[in-house]
Amino acid sequence: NEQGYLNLCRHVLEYGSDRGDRTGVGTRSIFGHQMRFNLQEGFPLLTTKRVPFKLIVSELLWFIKGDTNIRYLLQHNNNIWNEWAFKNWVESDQYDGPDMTDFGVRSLQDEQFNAQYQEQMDQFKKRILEDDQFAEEFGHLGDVYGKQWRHWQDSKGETIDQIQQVIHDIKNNPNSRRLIVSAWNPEDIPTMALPPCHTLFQFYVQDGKLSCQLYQRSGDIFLGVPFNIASYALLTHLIAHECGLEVGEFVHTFGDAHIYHNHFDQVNEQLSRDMKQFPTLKLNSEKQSIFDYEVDDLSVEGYNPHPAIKAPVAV
Ligand code: THF
Repeated sequence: NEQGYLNLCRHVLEYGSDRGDRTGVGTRSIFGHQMRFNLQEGFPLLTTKRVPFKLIVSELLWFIKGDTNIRYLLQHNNNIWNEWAFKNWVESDQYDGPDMTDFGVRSLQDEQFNAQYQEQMDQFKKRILEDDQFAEEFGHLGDVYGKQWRHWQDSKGETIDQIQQVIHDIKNNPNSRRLIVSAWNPEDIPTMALPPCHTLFQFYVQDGKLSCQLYQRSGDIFLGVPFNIASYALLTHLIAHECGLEVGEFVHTFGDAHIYHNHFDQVNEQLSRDMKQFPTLKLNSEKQSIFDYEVDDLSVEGYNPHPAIKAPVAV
């Protein structure tokens, strides 16, 4: 169940340090933490608030495809990466609309600005969906997860498919202690919209079960972490299925785990709720390879969460 997540929220509120951060919002944070989810006991989609499973699926399939352009996400009504592409657009020479400097914080403080921002964002989304050339130029986020997972560029100019390789190694050498995928590529950090928060993950096979541990350098506990837990649990299921293994544990390890100051009320609301049973994951069992899944092949059964809780994302 999600006790470990709720304990993390309580712990950070009580013992965390208040810090400034890149986004200007401010956080309460701790350094170093670990949670464990036994995937045999259900699929870890939080029940103390509704977490949109379909958005987790389309984001994960987008990474697995090696795609780094938000167009695929928009085609699946997934808006969680828009702000980072929008930022590149409004900072470019070609943008000639109203000034959007610091749109993240300003849209929260100034209603009139927020209306302008929403209008620019809607136009931006429409152009990404309708204009191929515009999408190619301004929809991409740089060398983020999809690029590093599937097309890591080596010094000989060739690319390394880390996902293909780790699946091969899990099948052929399950005792290996090198079942690692790294999204942290120091050379590419300057050209990423956002350096990877989930930095590196490792698999472990024991008793026919596949476990996964993620090292997350930075975790937005209220908005991002519920997505990240479900996303890596799903990835573990997909790879286990392809390799003919059962699922074991998902171990979630953090560097800086933080709650944004403008999420405190929401977290307290969530902590006041009783947790329910985790749902179960359903895969389309006709699919074998992790590269063949579509959004409709994946669903959860028995998910009866408390209502969603809205919160602004820090950019
Ligand atoms: N930046 C910040 N500040 N937090 C993050 O969690 C985060 N991510 C990704 C990149 N940068 C980040 C983007 N992931 C939501 C969820 C995940 C995100 C971004 C935003 C979010 O707003 N979730 C809402 C629902 C949104 C909707 O329905 O459209 C929610 O209530 O869960 C961490 O990977």
